[in-house]
Amino acid sequence: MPTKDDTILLPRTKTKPKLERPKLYKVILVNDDYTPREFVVMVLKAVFRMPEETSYRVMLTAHRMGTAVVVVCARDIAETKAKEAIDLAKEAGYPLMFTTEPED
Ligand code: TYC
Repeated sequence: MPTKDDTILLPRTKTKPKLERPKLYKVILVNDDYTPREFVVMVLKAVFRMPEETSYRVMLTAHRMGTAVVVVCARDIAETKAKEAIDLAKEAGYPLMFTTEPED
């Protein structure tokens, strides 16, 4: 007599649709001549939860090279963080700019 344990296992024939891995986005810090270094460091610490030393190093990279990558993350997070950082600068009257771009 068949019991509940006699389930017949058929081979899986359905193919799992492969989901594309969502692209990651870079948040980029842009240098300018007006925003004080300490303010840039404060924003990096506050918005991106970076330790003081990392913030200082990223700020200095942008200061010397023109730009620096702050973080790589999902698009919505990158855009939200960039906006938060720009808004803090705007409130304080500084032209500090962050941009986002897809990682290659
Ligand atoms: N260049 C600015 C200054 O000399 C400091 C600064 C660094 C501003 C990095 C923006 O992304 C920046 N006061």
